[in-house]
Amino acid sequence: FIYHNEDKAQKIWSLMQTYQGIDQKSIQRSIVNHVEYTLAMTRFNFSDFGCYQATAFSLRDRLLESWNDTNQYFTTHNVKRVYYLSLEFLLGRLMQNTLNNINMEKNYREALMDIGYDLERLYDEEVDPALGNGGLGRLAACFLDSLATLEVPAWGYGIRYDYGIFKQVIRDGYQCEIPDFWLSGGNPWEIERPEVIYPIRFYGYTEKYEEDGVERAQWKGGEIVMAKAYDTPVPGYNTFNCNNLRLWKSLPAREFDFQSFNKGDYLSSVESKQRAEYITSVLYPNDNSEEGKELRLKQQYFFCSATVRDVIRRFKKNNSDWKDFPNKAALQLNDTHPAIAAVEFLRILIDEEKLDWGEAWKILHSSFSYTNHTVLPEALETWSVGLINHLLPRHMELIYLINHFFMDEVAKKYPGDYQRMQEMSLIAEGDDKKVRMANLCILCSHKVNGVAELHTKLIQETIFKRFHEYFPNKIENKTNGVTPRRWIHCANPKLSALITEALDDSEWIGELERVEYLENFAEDEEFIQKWIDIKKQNKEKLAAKIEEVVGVKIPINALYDVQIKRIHEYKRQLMNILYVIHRYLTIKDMSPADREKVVPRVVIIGGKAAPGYHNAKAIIKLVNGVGDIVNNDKDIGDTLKVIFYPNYCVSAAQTLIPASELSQHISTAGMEASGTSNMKFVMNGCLIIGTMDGANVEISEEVGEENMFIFGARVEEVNDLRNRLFSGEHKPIDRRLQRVFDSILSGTFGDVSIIYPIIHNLMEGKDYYLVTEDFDSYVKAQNKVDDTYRDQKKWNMMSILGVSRSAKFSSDRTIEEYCESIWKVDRVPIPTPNDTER
Ligand code: AZC
Repeated sequence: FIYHNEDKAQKIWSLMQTYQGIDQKSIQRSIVNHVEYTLAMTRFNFSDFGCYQATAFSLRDRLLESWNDTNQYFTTHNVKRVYYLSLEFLLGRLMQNTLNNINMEKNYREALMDIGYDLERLYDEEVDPALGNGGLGRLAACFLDSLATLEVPAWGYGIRYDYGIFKQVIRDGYQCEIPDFWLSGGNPWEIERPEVIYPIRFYGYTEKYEEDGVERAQWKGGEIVMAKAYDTPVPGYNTFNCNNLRLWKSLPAREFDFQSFNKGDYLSSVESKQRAEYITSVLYPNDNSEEGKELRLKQQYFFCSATVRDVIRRFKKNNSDWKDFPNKAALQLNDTHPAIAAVEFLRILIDEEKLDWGEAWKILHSSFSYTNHTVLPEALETWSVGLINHLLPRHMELIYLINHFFMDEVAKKYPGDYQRMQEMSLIAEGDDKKVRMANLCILCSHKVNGVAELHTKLIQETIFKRFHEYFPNKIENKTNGVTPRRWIHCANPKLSALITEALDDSEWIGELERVEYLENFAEDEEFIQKWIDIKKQNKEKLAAKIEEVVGVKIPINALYDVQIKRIHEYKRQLMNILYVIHRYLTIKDMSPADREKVVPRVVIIGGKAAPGYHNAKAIIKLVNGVGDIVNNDKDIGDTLKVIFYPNYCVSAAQTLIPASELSQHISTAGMEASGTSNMKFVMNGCLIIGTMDGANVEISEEVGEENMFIFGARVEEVNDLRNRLFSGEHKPIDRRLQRVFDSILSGTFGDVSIIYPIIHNLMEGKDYYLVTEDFDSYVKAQNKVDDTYRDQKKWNMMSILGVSRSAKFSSDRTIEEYCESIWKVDRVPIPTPNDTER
């Protein structure tokens, strides 16, 4: 209302203390005020957790100042906004990132120190908001940081799950899943918006009617659930701009079903309330696979409908002509999970706004775009026609209509080519007809993108081949990136400080291209020594952490070899552990004198398996079985340690990555769309052992193949190799690998019988992921790793070169490309309040 009523605004403004002060007293006062008035704790004695909360509240206050100013400015100037729709945002902890982005870490550290609190300890009090599974969700979080940093008007939209990804605990070597009720201690970063609330319909029926000679439809009946908004401010680095992440929570439309209540049926009166709340209760813990459960579709529609309504409401505030919509809003679908948003948008335009089909389609098509993140068939979403029809009857009609018009066009262009029509249809025919959500997304979008060059080429040539032929300019590449704020500056403060020292300013944090200059130090002895010291300190920190959580003491002077990511057969953690067994058996064979010459290694594997993914869970058990034996073998001592790092998550990554020296990205070629942790490792001076897959290909182009350990079958060879294996024509199993299999099967690593069927399959050539095929070249690459590590100067030179050539992998670069060729949106820096106002 401020801009509607100037006098009132002036008065209220004068009552506010204007902007929060940045001096020590002001910071302390705001923290202590929150202790007293928000948390109602005693100011004489509050815990680290209380202090964390109060500090977070005081930071939120600051963010709200810029958040409000930013949104007000965007509204007044009626700017174009980007909306990033995603079922997952894997944010990780917010406090350190916030402090760094608003450039207040030092001020807060000193202010807290002065009242007896250690900022680093407070960081550890924060729960890790884990509303995502892996790469896809974390990418969304990196994008939010870059969007705000680049001053792009952008909002993220998603679900405020009560339970994020489960907590993984290891019992007897097996993964167990514990619910993650991350909100139990409250969430000081969010703002509840009771006034931003939308009714969302499910089930019901459609009614046709005529209006001014036009046949129209209306969706009626069914069940209503409410969507309430929760906002999390997203500050950019070194800018006053502050964007927003809006997450929806489901609520019952009425607190009670009064009819049942009055009839005396108390329990069923509460039932509908619970059913409504259930929708946003839990994140589906699947990565790269789909379950097709009704509740999942409900989640998708629920958040898409609320989002689309919210976007339209914002558009209507300042605009009256629908033709302007594409100039004011760009909606990005993060994978097909939010696909139904496109249909919901169409429904609103046609049924409620009464636009005709042609107009509505044009607006939809010019505003939506879609990112594909995988070629794995098990991850490509389809929903049964029956289910959509039941849950969203009007949407099913619209999907049929879209398909009808499209099939007509295809038939015109390719008369008689029924095979092609079948492939391109939105509907997969069969006993249980399915809607192909990827086809729907491609059709509704003006741009579709893959996430690395190789992946984009693959989708153009395989899963989306027909669409690429039909729409030759639609599918393009946007290689992923990661934010250097979280992944270098926050995760590795010592490295960050060294880079700043070498470059003589800290602007590289917002412009990563500047790290190129580090190349000049690659052979500088003094610099290399500092580089080594930092890695060593990070390793010490990790070693302490591992001792605390796993109870195993690991040596510092060993090579830290890390593979952390979701456990999946295509990512081949199995190949990693099979090699570790080979290494173990080889060392066992050696004389004590020869053992001395071995490069000591600590192999760390971490990651969650989807709870229903049996083979992935078997791999976890094997890793733990191997660790139990190897870590307690006196012959081996410190030459080899094997750690399964439990409950891998964003905050764990922030400790693991800076301490790593070698990291494994060893998926079967053609299967990892991009990978993003590979980029984080390179930025932290870690060398990569990997296949020519996903973004590894581009990393090798940037840093040079000679600075990596590349091995394995290339993507062009994979199909042939696989066919040969499955037709029984394969060569005999490598004898070293056979020995590894024998040792597993003979019980050397305890009862790991859960893995036996997988091992037997490999021995019979049923090796879809080409573990047996790539093993030999993997061993060779590993030998090269050892040789290189012996030459520390060379190793560290490679490490420095990697960092200096990592600029391409900043998500700032990625976001600039999206802005330029997909979203067509400009930067809008908002005016900074001047110092007197502060
Ligand atoms: C992941 C890809 O597996 C990973 O290679 C990529 O880096 C990441 O997305 C970000 O683009 N995909 C997923 O997490 N999930 C799905 C459904 O693809």
